[in-house]
Amino acid sequence: MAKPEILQVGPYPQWDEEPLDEAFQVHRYFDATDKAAFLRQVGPNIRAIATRGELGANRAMIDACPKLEVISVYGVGYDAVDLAACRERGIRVTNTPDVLTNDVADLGIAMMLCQSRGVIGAETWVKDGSWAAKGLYPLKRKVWGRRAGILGLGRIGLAVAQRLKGFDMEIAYCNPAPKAGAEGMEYIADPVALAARSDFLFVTLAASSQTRHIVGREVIAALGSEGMLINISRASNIDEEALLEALESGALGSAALDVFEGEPKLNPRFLTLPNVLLQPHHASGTIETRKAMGQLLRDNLTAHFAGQPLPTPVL
Ligand code: 8YV
Repeated sequence: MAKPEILQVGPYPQWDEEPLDEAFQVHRYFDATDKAAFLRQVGPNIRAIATRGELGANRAMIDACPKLEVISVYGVGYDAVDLAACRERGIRVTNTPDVLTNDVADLGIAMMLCQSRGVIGAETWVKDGSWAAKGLYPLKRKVWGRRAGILGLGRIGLAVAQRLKGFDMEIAYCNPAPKAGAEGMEYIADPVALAARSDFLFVTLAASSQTRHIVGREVIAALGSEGMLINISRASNIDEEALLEALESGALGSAALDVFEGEPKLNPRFLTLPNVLLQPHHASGTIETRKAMGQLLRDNLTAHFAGQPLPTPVL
């Protein structure tokens, strides 16, 4: 029997490419120089799209594939998939939740520690001879015992909270409703009020059109000149222009960011700021987790073509 034809939007590690090739006839969109012509050529036979969280699948891509049945996302976030276009045609969508939760939370905590204690600058202090020439490294701010706010207490938000408890932090969270399993944490319904009582504000909510710029001027102002914003979700959750202005003026103390509008080509204003820690969207980027994500992506495709229930459907 002929293998189902799939469109692969972006590259995966080699350990995922081989099993994909074994099970499917894979058309690699990212290798095509003329992407529109490539879609016109292969689109009519495509039955599945394999994509990544930040790449998704837009309406033009979905429309170019009239026989499309399923979109499998390598990532927990599926905000870059045009869900309305999928609903209209009954196209199923799957993601890779759970397997990446702990790594994403780990990176959020690492970013908080790194930025608050000035770890990157401290290494430069050693390497460029400043330690010997100038003496002690400037004092930084402590983390333990301070106030953390979590915007979005889903799987990743809860994993962040679990870790913050180890630092004896006072934890509050904002969510559409109080959450079971949030014992010992204060519920604050308003993001501005959450920011106002936080030293560190973690943004961990799933992005959608409803959450766009939820961290806007008011939230940033409330976090204030001593506050730190940590984003391990999606750039669209933050008003980046407001964030840049606040970082430049000192109205916001600092930010630790793993995601950016237009990434990987981020706004160059970020690059010259002294009060940011910038990461290349790699919160789920460990060998172990990426292997598990690749397996789950394939398990969803395999289940679909075997007529079995999808392991992790979102639509
Ligand atoms: C990316 C992510 O999918 O889980 C998500 O939503 O954005 C990430 O895990 C990953 O960077 C692979 O491209």
